[in-house]
This record gives sequence, structure tokens and C-alpha cells, in this order.
Amino acid sequence: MPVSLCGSWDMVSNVNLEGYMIALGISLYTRKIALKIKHRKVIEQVGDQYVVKTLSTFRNYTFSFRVNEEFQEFTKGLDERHCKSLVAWEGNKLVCVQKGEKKNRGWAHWIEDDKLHLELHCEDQVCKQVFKRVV
Ligand code: ECB
Repeated sequence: MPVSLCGSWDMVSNVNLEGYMIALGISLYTRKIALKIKHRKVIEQVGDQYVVKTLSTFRNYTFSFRVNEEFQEFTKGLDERHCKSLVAWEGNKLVCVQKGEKKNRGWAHWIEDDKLHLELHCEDQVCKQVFKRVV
């Protein structure tokens, strides 16, 4: 049974968000703001339903899913695209594949050294974020 991802997490590092945002076609203006802000991740689980909230002073993005069940995702406030998304456990990693206009799009969350790790990928770009638990 993987370690629970649930809780509130504050960003401590953020590598190549710029490349990831360029791959998604985000405007220069929005990228400049997005790079300056710290994100908070809030992950909740009720039964087999997860809610993942990415919160910031600039924009918020919330979505929910059931593991192993494909769902329609609309990345409102991000790149505003529709994806067919599927989240599944791969070992200790919660892995999402986001099928849509953008190739090789998805993310993975896992816990390592008491930190929440997130790898976001799109086309040939990988963004790596690490979060520490909010106490
Ligand atoms: C919600 C805070 C986003 C602030 C940036 C706003 C605009 C930039 C537009 C698009 C850039 C794409 C992503 C920004 C980086 C992180 C936001 C959420 C990343 C994500 O999809 O996380 C997953 C896994 O936790 C949940 O969707």
C-alpha cells in the first residue's frame, strides 16, 4: 500500500516550469507571473475519489478523479484544453496520462523523504516540483 499523498503541501522547488509552460503554449505574460508564485497542493481522498487542488495567489486549479477510471479533464485557468485523463498507481507513484492535443502529456506524484514530488511532462519538456508538508 503506497504512502498516502493526502494533506496540504507547499512548494519548495520548481525546475523547468518555464519549459513545460512553453510546451503548453502559455503566453509570455502568464508565464512570468506563474514563475513567481508558490503553489500549494491540497490532496484529499474520500473513498476511491481523489480531489487535487493546486492553489496560488494567481489562479487555482481543482479536479477530481477515481483511480483507474478515465475522465474528461478541462484544464481551466491553465492551458484550457480538454483531455481524456486516466490516473493509476504504478508502484508507489500515482501516474496520470492526459490524452489530447498535446503529445506525451501527463504527471506523476509520489512521496520521497517525507516530501511530495510531482513530475509534469508535455512533449519533450519535464517540470519537477517538490512540496513539503504544511504543519
Ligand atoms: C494553479 C496554479 C497555476 C498557476 C499558473 C497559472 C497559469 C499557467 C498556465 C499553465 C501552466 C501549467 C501548469 C502550471 C503548473 C502547475 C499547475 C498544476 C499542475 C498540474 O496539473 O498538477 C497536477 C498534479 O498535481 C494536477 O492537475
